[in-house]
Amino acid sequence: MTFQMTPEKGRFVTFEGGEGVGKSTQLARLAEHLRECGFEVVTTREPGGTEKAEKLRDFLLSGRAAPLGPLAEAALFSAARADHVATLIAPALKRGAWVLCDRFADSTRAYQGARGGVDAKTLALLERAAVGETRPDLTIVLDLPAGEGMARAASRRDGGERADRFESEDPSFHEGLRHAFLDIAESEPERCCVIDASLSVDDVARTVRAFIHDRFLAHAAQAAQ
Ligand code: Z5A
Repeated sequence: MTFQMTPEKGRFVTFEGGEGVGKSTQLARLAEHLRECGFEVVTTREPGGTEKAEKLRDFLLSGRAAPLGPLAEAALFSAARADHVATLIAPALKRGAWVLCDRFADSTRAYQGARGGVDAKTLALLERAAVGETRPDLTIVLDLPAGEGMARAASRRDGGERADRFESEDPSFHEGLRHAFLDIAESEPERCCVIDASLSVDDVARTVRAFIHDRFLAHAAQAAQ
């Protein structure tokens, strides 16, 4: 189906969840679908997405920031996010593109907040400073038991890649993260939808597309008629 129209403003969709739940896979599938519908789509990730933020990504995921503690890590993730929003995300949304982002501010709330112990007020201040008004229109939380996600991520690493700073945390850390993402989704149901990520790649992709159509495109198609 092709939509012969330019949206008045872009749409900002983030993918969240624990390790190995299929965020990158589903983001790529949705981008392909939206491009087939005729939209400009920008795909990106956090930490990273711009030259400066990718440098911070290397530093954070290498574990070199870990001795500074979760508050410093939260500040560094937020610094990367501020550059990402200002340089890439906000300009793309302004020109009417869809932006699909693999992780965003909810990951800071879950990893550095719920698991790292940084208090919610401090994180809210950092979040406001980093993102301003650029908040996701929709956040897709892919939900999977932590053990299954870790097994998927480990099988992808069979090529010899090493586990990063967060992947090497113990299983209880990852199960706690799963619940942190579910809590965020429950507290903001108008923004978040939770999708069962234990289904096949095709079934999850179908469910994601259905949410996108219900939320944004059905209305846009009617308006265009
Ligand atoms: N972090 C943080 O602490 N604070 C922050 O503010 C931010 C991030 C923004 C970034 O890691 C780390 O930074 C992350 C949180 C922290 N730590 N961890 N762990 P990353 O970007 O390198 O990795 P990730 O975000 O955790 O994603 P991932 O491990 O790469 O997984 P994924 O993108 O969710 O999954 P995938 O790559 O699409 O799929 C994983 C494998 O499963 C792959 O082989 C697929 O083919 C397979 N797969 C996917 N879907 C399925 C289904 N449905 N069935 C079967 N197999 C599947």
